[in-house]
Amino acid sequence: MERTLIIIKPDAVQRGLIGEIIRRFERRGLRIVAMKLMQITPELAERHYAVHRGKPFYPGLIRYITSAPVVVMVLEGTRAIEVVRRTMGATNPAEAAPGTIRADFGLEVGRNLVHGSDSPETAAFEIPLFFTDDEILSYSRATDPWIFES
Ligand code: DAT
Ligand code: MG
Repeated sequence: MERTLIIIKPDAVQRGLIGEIIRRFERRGLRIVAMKLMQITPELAERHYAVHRGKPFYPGLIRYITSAPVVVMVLEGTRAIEVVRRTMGATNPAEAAPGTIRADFGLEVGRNLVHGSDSPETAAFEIPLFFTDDEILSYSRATDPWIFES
């Protein structure tokens, strides 16, 4: 079982797409183990996007991600990190495969609706930036045996 950090970004919240995006992950079988509505501070944005500091798009990225509320979640499931990235689509919505969240709802890289951790190391770094241990729940669903083989 893997865990991954999801951010439903400001554009998606403003456009009324919270439910649509959660629905896609939920129906896939991923288990929501943490979730909250919040506004990201510049300090938190700079920590989360530290790897992009110095790149030309960095100032705009920090402005965008802090501009309005977001929904953050931790999702759990078999190969969750990769499955979420495939469900999201490529970073630039113009290049994302049809059927993915970014392709179905976006056009531009700076308004790409959703974030998902890109590796186990990234997930381990990102999840504690947004959630304390007691905000992440361990539980099972009655449907789990119909989603997870063991
Ligand atoms: P991803 O969000 O797919 O993990 P990333 O980590 O490379 O992509 O970049 C983080 C965010 O920064 C991305 O969602 C949108 C923005 N971004 C990345 N590359 C960009 C570029 N070339 N021009 C403008 N914004 C960019
Ligand atoms: Mg990334």
